[in-house]
Amino acid sequence: MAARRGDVTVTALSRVPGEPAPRPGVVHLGVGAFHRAHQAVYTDRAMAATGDPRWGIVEVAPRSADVVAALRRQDGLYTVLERSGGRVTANVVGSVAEAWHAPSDWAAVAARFADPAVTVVTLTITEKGYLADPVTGALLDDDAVRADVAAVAAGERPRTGLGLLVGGLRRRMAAGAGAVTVLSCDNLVGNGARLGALVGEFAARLPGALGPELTAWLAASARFPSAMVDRIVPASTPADRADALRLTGAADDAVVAAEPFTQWVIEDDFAGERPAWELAGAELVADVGPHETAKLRVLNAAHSMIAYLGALAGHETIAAAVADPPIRAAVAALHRDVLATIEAPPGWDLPSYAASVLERFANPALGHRCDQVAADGSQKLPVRVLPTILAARAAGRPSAAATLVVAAWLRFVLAGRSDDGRPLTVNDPARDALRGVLPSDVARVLRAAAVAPEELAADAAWVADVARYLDELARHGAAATAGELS
Ligand code: CS2
Repeated sequence: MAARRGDVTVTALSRVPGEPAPRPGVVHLGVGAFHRAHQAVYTDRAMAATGDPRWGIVEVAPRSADVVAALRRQDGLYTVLERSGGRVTANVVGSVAEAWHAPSDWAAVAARFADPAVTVVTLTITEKGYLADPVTGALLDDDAVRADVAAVAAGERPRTGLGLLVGGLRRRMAAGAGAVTVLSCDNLVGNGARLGALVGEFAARLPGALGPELTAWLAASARFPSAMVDRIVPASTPADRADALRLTGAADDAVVAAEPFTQWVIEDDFAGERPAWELAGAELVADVGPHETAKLRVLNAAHSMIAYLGALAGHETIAAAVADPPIRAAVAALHRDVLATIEAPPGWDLPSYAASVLERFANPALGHRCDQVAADGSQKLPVRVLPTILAARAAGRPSAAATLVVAAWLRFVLAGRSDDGRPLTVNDPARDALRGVLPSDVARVLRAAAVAPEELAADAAWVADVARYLDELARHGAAATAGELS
């Protein structure tokens, strides 16, 4: 309808269809929706602001070929829809230079790692892509890691995201292509330092002289700054494709829809040149730790709480769940616990930040599904929820709300059904480890899922609290249990 179309703006920043793609300057691992609505947009804006076309993104998909095929068909161009209330705007993003499917195109990917024009590697490979023990942070010693260590040693194609990174860095070292910055854009505590340590552990497992050689090269030539990334980007839906077609006139199989809000705070520790992301709204700071802590414990922890309680209470979306009074009250209780245990980043007011996060969650236009946020809880809770419990415990304070999140996650994974009996979509790498463990033996369950540090799993009083919440969730349902917290 013409009147509705008046509300719509379609903008293209660094280039329009028919114009050449930018030159490759960044390699990105993990072409998911979040990356396409976040770093790729900042890079597009940075190139538009400077007119410097050297920062095209070389997209690398570790597994799925679909988005790569779509981006190739579309000359790298795709649409980011911004949804807020009844309004939708469409931005055509032009920062993608190339797209490769690592399992089929490893030679091309390795060549880009070895290209001196590429000075930055970014990653969105999700928490589990780091192949680390979620509690200790150490590199796993499982079949996937061993296979990738062998592949990198033999100069063959690695399979995991982390393996692709180390394999690529090895090629760069061999080519003498110079210093590189590796920038994690995943929700981990100290994500850059963590990634640098994991790459170091991986290198140390390489046989012969290669391990020490790569270790020395990394120390001299690679930087791993940390970053806080933020934008709510639900999985794309057929409705997003229909809107992209309606608004831009082009079929788009790589479209993503996001909230208007976006934030990127980056530790200013680069080995060489980089896109002028600060001209696109990113903040470059000396220490990103307080920003990461605040975002993970205020936003992501509340997101997980809403996702588990919401899914159990029968809500499909985060917006519907956060509008449910007992769930909203439980989030307020969680935020009270969190705000008592963290420091505000410079210039931030934490209570206003917490309130703004709730407003963003309430955006009904996003349709962000509870089961999407609920996925991979065993990887997410150690990062976003457990630190609040540990900090409260160290200060001798209770942390009932954060403990309820752990119980709600367990109920979600173990029961796999909402309180009214409907099946839930449960995706969690710990699910297999939990089969055969008696749900009533909560200490064993927590150890089997490797979700809590030993000091908590061995704390009988805390384990009893989790067990009590688990029992209440089973007997009275999520809404009644959440209501108890207020
Ligand atoms: C969410 C995040 O799926 C999840 O676990 O909590 O993806 C969240 O939407 C982003 O971190 C927001 O920046």
